Amino acid sequence: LSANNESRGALVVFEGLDRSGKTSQCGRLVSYLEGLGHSVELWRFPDRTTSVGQLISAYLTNKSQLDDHTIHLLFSANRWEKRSMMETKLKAGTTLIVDRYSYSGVAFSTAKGLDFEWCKAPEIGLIAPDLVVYLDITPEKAAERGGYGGERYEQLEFQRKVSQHYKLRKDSSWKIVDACQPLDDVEKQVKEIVLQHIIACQKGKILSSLWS
Ligand code: NYM
Repeated sequence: LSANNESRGALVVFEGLDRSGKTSQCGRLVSYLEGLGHSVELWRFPDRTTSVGQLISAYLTNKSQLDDHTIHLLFSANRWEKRSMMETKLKAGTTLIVDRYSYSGVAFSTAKGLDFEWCKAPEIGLIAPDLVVYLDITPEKAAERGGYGGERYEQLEFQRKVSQHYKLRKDSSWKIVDACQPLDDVEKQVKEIVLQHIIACQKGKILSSLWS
């Protein structure tokens, strides 16, 4: 992606198991950043509002059956269809807080047994996050929180596999936050980490592509 020295928004991704608290933390963070006067938007993947997203939603709610490779590519396509909007927003100075991204794509599909390199390939060229906040919780603790919905993947045994696959993939852009702590403590740590990254992006940190 072209280098530019102008102030831009940060791409901040939240990852973690189902019930790790991503959605609550993303919501709290966005309100906080808005309160500070930042231009910020909350995004999530899958984005179920698009036509690709509706196919994904039907699969997740067991209304359709799809081959594992096919659903993997749909999740990826769902990110590609938002890519140019993402670039536009970031360059215009808007910070995006994104609930799940390519790491979910790879962790969930490799947990099903798909090949890692194959899973990564369709993600190449998407915008690389400036920061990945991994909300770390054991699958057992997450399950205790209750409220696994009836969606596909929301089972303890499978979440154990996903957890292992996430851990294999963490890189230097990841910050691991202990998500077993009380919500307010998690929130406080998340705010501090994210603010530092937003400032770095405002100072002209270059936008890069996956996987770097
Ligand atoms: N998921 C999500 C994937 O398997 N691949 C992906 O690329 C993404 C973004 O979808 N169990 C899975 C993880 C979740 C499920 O996500 C729905 P959510 O955050 O519960 O709406």
